[in-house]
Amino acid sequence: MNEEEAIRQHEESDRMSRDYSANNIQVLEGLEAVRKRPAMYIGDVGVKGLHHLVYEVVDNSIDEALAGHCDRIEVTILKDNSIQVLDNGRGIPVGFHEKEQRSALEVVMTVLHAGGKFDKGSYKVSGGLHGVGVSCVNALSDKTKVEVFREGKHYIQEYHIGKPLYAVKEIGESNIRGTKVTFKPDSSIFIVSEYSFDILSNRLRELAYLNKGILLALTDERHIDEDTNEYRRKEFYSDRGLADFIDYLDESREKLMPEPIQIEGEKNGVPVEVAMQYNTSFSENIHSYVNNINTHEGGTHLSGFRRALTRTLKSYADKSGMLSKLKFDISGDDFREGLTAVISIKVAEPQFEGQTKTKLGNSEVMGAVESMVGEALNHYLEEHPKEAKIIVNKVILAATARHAARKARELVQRKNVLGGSGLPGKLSDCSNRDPEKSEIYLVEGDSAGGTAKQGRDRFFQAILPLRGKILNVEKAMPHKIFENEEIRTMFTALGISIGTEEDPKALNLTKLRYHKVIIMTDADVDGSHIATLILTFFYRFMKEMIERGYVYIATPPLYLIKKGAKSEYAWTEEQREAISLNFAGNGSDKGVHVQRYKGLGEMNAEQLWATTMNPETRTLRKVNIENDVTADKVFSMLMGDEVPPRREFIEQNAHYANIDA
Ligand code: 0RA
Repeated sequence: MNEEEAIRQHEESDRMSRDYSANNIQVLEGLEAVRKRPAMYIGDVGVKGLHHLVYEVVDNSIDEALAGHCDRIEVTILKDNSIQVLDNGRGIPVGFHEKEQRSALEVVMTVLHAGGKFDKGSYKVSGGLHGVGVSCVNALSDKTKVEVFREGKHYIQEYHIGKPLYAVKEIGESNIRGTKVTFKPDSSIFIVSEYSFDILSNRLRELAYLNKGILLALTDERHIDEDTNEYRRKEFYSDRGLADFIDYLDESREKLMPEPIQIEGEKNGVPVEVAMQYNTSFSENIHSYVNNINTHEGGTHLSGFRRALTRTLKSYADKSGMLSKLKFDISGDDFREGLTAVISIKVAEPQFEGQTKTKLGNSEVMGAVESMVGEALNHYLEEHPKEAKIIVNKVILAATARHAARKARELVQRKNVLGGSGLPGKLSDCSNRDPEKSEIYLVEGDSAGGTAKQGRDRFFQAILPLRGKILNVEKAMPHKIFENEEIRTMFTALGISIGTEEDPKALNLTKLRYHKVIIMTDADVDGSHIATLILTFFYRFMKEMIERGYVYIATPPLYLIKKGAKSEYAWTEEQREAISLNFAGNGSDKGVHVQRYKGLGEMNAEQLWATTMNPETRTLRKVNIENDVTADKVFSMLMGDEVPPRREFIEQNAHYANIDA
């Protein structure tokens, strides 16, 4: 080597080590940023964020599957609430990354947004809501271990809060292929640590429908099944993708067509998949996804779909001559009543907007979806005249029902005007007029209503007793809601109006009188049935109330335990036992008296206040929609027609499954 060459090499290596340390500092700063503001990266540090970590890791494996290299993803909840994700993909590359001066694997695991950098040609479409990558999960984990099985070798690297404990090393031979990531969320960052089997299995099920042909499995090593003596486990796999998804969603609904309509194709570089089915219900049930993310707030893809649906069906119906008997207009809503549909598209650079960043903004998508779906649907109608006729008849029925609903609504509104103040006589209102500081209890039965009225703080607590049967909105025609006395009373008391000339489902919350609506029913089967009816009504007609966090469920105690002058309430069997034991002391349980509350009516006003209504001591469960798909399933199943799935469902979920409250 001559002198010149030696100097050049020296400079080169000098530059490289400088780069290395500069990169190193950047990495540490990146990890630090994630740990400082975790919510910015994963949404929150509660239940959602904790589970989001898993989705983030699984997304990487889904990408590998979408690239055609993986068909099996195993998720395991380990005994200590660590998570393990194993796939049978190509394995994250382990070679030396020149620019970063370290193993590519280490780069993927420690550099923010490094995910797809090695595979420029590939089309990375999956990715969590925040799309932050596995490095973010690593930064928020007390311990992470990544193992790569590639080209006959087994590689490993471990980390603590995102920092490598050693360089990637080869630890042996392997005859499998894939990537295994094991992580334990950092308990100094997350306020919860327990993984929910249900939440994870709902997401894996959804992913299986959205990405057909991939086996996704969830094993829970915290639970051994008593029958099989094996770990609790569920597998999800779908051959027909979205069509299977529709069948799952409509399990408790009566279908109008033998098979869902399936549309699959690509337009202007946007892959579009749709499946849809009409049923005898009256609700619109459309779920939309972009890159496997549920777009609750809709967006351009959903608009494109709706436009295609309206335009294509309208023109077919016009041509068919079936509308000739109809004496009024058909509106866009009529084409979606009783429709269950899933639309899933992939966009290379999605722009997410809206309050929860779940609304697709990309303007180019609308036209692409509209023209693709329009063409395919047109083709379907031409090829399936029988189904086409069923659909048009359903649309006519919807238009007729909407017409009836408008009449009923107008009648009600006229009556209200005539009625004076407009507030129902049954309402015991509070004196406060600030909605933010006012609450209303919807109470089952007049007698409990009376007790609540005596027990309340009348300054900010209003009481509305509900007497008659509450309409099952899951089965009733929409105009019935305007005719149902209890529902009308609720609307009026809350100050909510529903339906305008343009949009029969529009919800007007501008005059909402309370920001807390508390459903208070007996803690028995009838009580929970009534609570479910009310919740179904809110979910189908006033979803925004739930989304804004205005709907709550009261939790009255189950027992009063007494001994002498001492008394305590219990909400669970465990509490009852503990309190009884405590009262009995070392001696016998003589003198310990346990009263089981069968209904709210058995408590007096003071007791109801102390246990269930006093903000200082009560526990309110806030109703939130953890997952659109599950919520829809729960309500259609609990309140729908088909009995067998309901029975099974209730047996499996003897509590308010998934109406996470
Ligand atoms: C980039 C390139 C290659 C594989 C992957 C990423 C990959 C990443 C993850 C994350 C979880 N599982 C994964 N499996 C694969 C492979 C490039 C090549 O082999 O040529």
